[in-house]
Amino acid sequence: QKLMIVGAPIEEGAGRLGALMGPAALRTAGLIRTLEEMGHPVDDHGDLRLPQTLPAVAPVAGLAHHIEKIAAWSRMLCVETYEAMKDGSFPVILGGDHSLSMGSVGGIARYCQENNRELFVLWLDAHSDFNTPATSPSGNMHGMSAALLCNEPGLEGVFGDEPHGLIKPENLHLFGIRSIDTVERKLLRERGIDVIDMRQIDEFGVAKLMRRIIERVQKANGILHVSFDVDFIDPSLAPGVGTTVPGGATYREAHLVMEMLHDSGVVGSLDIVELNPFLDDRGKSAMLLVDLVASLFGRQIYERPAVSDQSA
Ligand code: DIR
Ligand code: MN
Ligand code: MN
Ligand code: MN
Repeated sequence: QKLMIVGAPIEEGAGRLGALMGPAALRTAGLIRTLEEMGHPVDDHGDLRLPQTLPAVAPVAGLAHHIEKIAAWSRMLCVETYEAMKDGSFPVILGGDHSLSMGSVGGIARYCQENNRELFVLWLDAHSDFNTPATSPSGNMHGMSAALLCNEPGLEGVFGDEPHGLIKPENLHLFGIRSIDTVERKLLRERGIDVIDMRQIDEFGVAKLMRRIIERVQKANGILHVSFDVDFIDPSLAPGVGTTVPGGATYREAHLVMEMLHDSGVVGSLDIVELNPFLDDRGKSAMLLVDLVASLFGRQIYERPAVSDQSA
């Protein structure tokens, strides 16, 4: 399957500048070359840029910094991922902060709705990104993308009239969580969102928790979108991110997630977000991400027979 790669150098959704360098750092670290060497055809659309004029967005109740820019990015990305899916390609979006997932998933969800496919989202992150302008303590829109996708109020202006889809809250799986704001916590509870926090990962392990999600998607013959926030990984391994939280996924936990996702065959699209090369340590985080993406696309430590050939 052809991989459609597109860079989204967006940084205004985060509280710290620098994520706009993310796509460049991922390219420098060899992302495209690695995927090509693994035998995947790559269609690189380059990096998108904002249009000269931003859409007008009606004022929202609460805080939503730079909503006009986020709206412009979302509408562009929504078209990119929708068209890629229609093409039969696998969209890979290089961020850029996590607000870009409003657009990327919006386009994928539109495709799934039109084609009667159930969409599931695996949100690998230290944070739950389930704030709205009314609940957000920071007003930073990278902390609102999962909420927007679940149709929480206050963010309607982001897409305006742009055709887009949304996801069912029960199909969102947050994974690796260890930082939740007070009102956000209440909202997650009220909506019944599946929050797999680090405590659960400690207690049950990545394999068992991932298997449950993968089986759900397989049973529904669904498509799984993976939204990978760099801060999912422990900051000792991936310091290049604006909002590090201690106690993240280890090197092997992160790889095992990717390896299991590959073997599952259900992943249809990917965002890599929040890489901030300005804060990185000699490209360490960018290089780790390239290796993790390679695992997602089939790199193995030692080749094993295909899943269907295994008896256990
Ligand atoms: C915090 C931080 N929950 C906020 N969020 C994120 O500002 O809403 N940091 N996503 O990466
Ligand atoms: Mn193309
Ligand atoms: Mn995030
Ligand atoms: Mn995060």
